[in-house]
Amino acid sequence: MVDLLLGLQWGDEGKGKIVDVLTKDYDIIARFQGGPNAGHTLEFDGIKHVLHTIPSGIFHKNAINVVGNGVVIDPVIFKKELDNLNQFSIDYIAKLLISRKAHLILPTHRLLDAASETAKGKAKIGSTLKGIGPTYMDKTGRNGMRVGDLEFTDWKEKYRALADKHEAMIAYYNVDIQYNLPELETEFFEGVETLKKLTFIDSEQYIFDAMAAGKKILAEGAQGSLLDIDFGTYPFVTSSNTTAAGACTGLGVAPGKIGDVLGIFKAYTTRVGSGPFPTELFDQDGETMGRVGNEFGATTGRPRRCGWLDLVALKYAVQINGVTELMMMKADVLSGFDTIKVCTAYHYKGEEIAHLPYNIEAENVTPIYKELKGWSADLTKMTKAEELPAALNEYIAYLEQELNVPIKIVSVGPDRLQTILR
Ligand code: 2SA
Ligand code: MG
Repeated sequence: MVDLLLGLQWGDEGKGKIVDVLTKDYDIIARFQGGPNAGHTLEFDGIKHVLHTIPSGIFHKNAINVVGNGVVIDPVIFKKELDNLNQFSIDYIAKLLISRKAHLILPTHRLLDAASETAKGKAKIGSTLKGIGPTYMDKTGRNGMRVGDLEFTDWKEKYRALADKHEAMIAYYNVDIQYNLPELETEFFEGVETLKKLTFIDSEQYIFDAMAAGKKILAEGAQGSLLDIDFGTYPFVTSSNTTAAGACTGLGVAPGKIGDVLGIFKAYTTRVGSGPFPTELFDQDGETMGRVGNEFGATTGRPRRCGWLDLVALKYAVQINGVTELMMMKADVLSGFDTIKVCTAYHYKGEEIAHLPYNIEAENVTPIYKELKGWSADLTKMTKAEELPAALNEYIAYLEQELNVPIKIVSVGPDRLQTILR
């Protein structure tokens, strides 16, 4: 069986931290979608690590880390990530395996991302500018370059043809994008040489064999359910399926082989980039969440928008993913609020509804809140469930009852050790 770990909101729920905490129970950690748009933050021994493409199991001695077919890889960023790992003497040649079917992000994909965003002006997606959208467009358009292509001698010709086509497309956007392609290409080719030192595998076969051998596998999601290309707040989404089904296509796992589905959510909500966010706060409370929660994008450094928990959206995510266990992150950030609000329904076209309508733009839906008692204790030093304040336990019990799924982990800080099991 393959267990899944998925973000249930708009990303940045703390997946990296939880994968790191759970890795001791797994033999293999596998990424199945997204690419260097992800920023998975792990903290232990006083050091903070941010991973983008590499699975969050890399710091554990024995876990094998697989980058699956559904992932898109930028060799330039990948090389930087590997270079960062050098100081920790991690044997990534042995511990990191790459699917031949994963697609490559070319420098021109990044330029196309920038050109598209610039051309959109105010309507921009707020992408991470990592070339994610254009790379998945080439994948589904059947024009992409894959890791496996690098094993053939003609890959540079393929590269040239695709990059030339992209240049023509960039010109079509007719926006002012400054770039020096030869320089970007030098970097890219260097990255490719580094990538080629790693072991390329047919990852679906690898996973299949590993399951047959009784290995425990955890699939690590990136971004969150509300950024899913099909079920998210389209078009303000990423270009992959971030939900449970994405693990089937992004790793080659049959639906019947999916085991536990671990859903991660923050005790409040954040979003980075554009797009609707019904419970977004523009007041002091939102400012406090952002400051106390240190809510800045791990990849781009952008400030994240903050707001109360949206239970309507969270229920939707729990359903779409078939979540079997929940993990609540950043409970410590809510310490000090007199009241905690939870959005339980929306006002929509004169009615009260408890599901996500097609359009959740602010002019369309207004959140309806339930208020719960806040708590003031500092949670960050707590290590046991018995220590948690009563009001937080009431908040947890309320959410468990509404979502009908147990909350098994409460995170009270960024460090590995600040993790309370229930
Ligand atoms: P893209 O780059 O095409 O995938 O962007 C499309 C939308 O998806 C959002 N997105 C994310 N949202 C939250 N976290 C992500 N990763 C980084 C992080 C983001 C960062 O961990 O903090 O550093 O800014 C992530 N990746 C993509 C993005 O904001 C767009 O709304
Ligand atoms: Mg992140």
